[in-house]
Amino acid sequence: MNAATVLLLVDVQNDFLPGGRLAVPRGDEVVPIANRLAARFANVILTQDWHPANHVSFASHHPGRQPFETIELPYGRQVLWPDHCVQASRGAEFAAGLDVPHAQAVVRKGYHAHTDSYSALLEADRATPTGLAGMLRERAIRRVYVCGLATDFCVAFSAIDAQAAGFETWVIEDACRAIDTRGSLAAAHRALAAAGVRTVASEQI
Ligand code: VGL
Ligand code: ZN
Repeated sequence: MNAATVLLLVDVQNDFLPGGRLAVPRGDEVVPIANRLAARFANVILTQDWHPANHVSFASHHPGRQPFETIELPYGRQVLWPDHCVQASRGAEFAAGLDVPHAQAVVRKGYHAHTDSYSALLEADRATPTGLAGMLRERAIRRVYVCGLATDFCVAFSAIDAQAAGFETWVIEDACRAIDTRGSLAAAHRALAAAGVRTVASEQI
């Protein structure tokens, strides 16, 4: 893929794989697909969910609450998760099978204790940028392909924000896997379509 195109590979981390603390069903299946895809892109950027141990998205931080319940925070509704992707933990490391040595940047997100960030561009307060949009603009990137984990959270929010930031954005559907809690996958598909994000299969790239 040309210099104006980037592959954004979202959160392919141990905690999102089978056996991890927030395992995405069949999440491991994206690893070989992502490896094959990435080899065809000159520009690859990785994202890494990277939470402090006391993160507001952890159910353990809210006495009496269970994972997958939702609560209202100052910025809106927040799903509560099992502790996951704690900074510098094994679970936060990239999947051992991920083979993307030419990745140019790692965008960490979710590192503010009081704010989650599914999106690689804008935190959940919808006000704090991660800096990724600026980096892409400065490098004259025009098209963004997104894949990884999980379809209905970090992939969808990143794709919607990339499209809104002015990049022609595509989700590579077979290179993602979903958590699908309480209708989240159907909601994500509706939101992606409404945002004008395009979808494609990896064989078509
Ligand atoms: C994610 C839930 C919590 C994701 C990250 O990568 O989709 N989901 N943190
Ligand atoms: Zn997270």
